[in-house]
Amino acid sequence: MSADSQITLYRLQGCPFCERVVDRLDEYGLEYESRFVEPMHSARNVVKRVSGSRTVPAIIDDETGVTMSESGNIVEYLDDTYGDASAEEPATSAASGDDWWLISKW
Ligand SMILES: N[C@@H](CCC(=O)N[C@@H](CS)C(=O)NCC(=O)O)C(=O)O
Repeated sequence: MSADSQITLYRLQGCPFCERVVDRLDEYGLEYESRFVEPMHSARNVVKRVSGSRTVPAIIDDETGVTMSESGNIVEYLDDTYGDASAEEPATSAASGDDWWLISKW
């Protein structure tokens, strides 16, 4: 986890959904910066500002310009972008199809 990490993960201590994303990031050996949010939902303005929701996990991937919430969608995104299949399908095209899960992309 360095300051140069391309991925920022907004997470909460003890959150199983966040741990699911952490496991996948670790599995792919991706560097990421953890930003722990406030346990009190109403005090999570930081993540609300970036993702539009106070729910964690949420990620920002500076490499692809993707910002996303929902652990299942994040894991799917990481698989598509950094998993074995990503060699056949570049990140840009992986996000260009059914984008219902995408919060924002540059
Ligand atoms: N369906 C979401 C559930 C995430 C979730 O419930 N996160 C909790 C923390 S463990 C949270 O942020 N709850 C507040 C909220 O949902 O607004 C996911 O899979 O990411």
